[in-house]
Amino acid sequence: HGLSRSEWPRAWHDRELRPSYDAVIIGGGVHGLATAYYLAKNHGMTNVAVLDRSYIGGGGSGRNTSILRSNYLTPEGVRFYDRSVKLYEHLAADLNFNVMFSQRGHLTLAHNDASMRTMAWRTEVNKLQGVESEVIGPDEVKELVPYLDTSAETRYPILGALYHPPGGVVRHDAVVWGYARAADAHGVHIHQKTEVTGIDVERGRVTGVQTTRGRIATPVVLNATAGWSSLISDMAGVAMPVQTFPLQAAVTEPVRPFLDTVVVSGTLHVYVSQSDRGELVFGASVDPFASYSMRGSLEFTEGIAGHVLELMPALAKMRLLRQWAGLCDMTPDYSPIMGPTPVEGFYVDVGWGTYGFKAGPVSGEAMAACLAEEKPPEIISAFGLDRFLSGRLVGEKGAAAVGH
Ligand code: PYC
Repeated sequence: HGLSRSEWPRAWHDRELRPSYDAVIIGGGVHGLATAYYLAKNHGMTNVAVLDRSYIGGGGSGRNTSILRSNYLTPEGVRFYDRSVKLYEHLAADLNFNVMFSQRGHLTLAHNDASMRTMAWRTEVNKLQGVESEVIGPDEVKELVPYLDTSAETRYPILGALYHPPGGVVRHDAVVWGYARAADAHGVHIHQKTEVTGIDVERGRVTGVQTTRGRIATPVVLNATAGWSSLISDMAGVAMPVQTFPLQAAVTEPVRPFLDTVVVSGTLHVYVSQSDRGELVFGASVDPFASYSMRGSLEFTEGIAGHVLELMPALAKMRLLRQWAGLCDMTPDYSPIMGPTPVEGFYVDVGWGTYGFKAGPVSGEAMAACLAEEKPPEIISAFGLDRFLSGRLVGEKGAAAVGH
């Protein structure tokens, strides 16, 4: 005996828009919702609104390929993403929501000497930060993924790989829904279909936001958007060193489970994992031009199919089911921009390029601390906007999933 559909409790609610909040978060993706949740849970701040111009999780949070890992290149990056993996490990229990976390291991293939060198470099940085990573040879790669063509006959033979056992996947929508439900239960207001049209700044300080449903007064605004993050920051008069590019992805028809690691090839610009439904999830690097378009292209489909077949020729008869695109806000050093801005009360959590989803929990935790305590916590201190003035960049291009 269960509940009929109409009796199911709502996971989160539509609320009346209040004329003022203690904080307004723009963007109802995993970053915005996680920030709201940790603001309430860790700092007791519940008079908080999360605004989304569409529906929650409809942007990058619903369009990524759900890969988690912390095998980055800089100590700052490794520490940061490792905290996220640790939060994901306990997220289902924390949110009381099954997020289908699967820590299945992550392989980044190397097809040339330069990649082998970068893998060795990443391994050493990872180990120094206490993160499990090692360079393995083609035989061990074959043992982990028997379907990979590890012969010497291919265009780009597999010379080895960076193996990162803590990496994996999680159900991305569940992460969004889990954070939304938990934030709502703490009293946070989630306002969907509420577009921000302006940010009010008086004498260098944020005083409110203009929306399609009216003005909201607030002393604290967080820009937690992706895709349009530079346009939202422009509303507060803060320029962002961000360029926006589409990234396309696709899934196949479902087949029996045969791939229980995440496989990435930077040289072939492709990553592959198998979802719990049995579909193969493929992604590529960003499209080679800046754009806000989320249309799919035949060029992408042909390219990805060809590259996947170079890696796993046995998949030749599989059919693609669907493809889609998301928008990636690229920064010059491939690290995010997090923390305060020259406008008092206006904070950013943007520039998430192709690595935003995996950072949702740690970003939420860190941005909540930043908003509540009015200063960035240590874990994000390297990612401030001011680094583009000081020149202290955090170069992560060598650890972005695929080439760009
Ligand atoms: O950074 O792991 C990653 C990633 C996967 C897909 C896009 N980026």
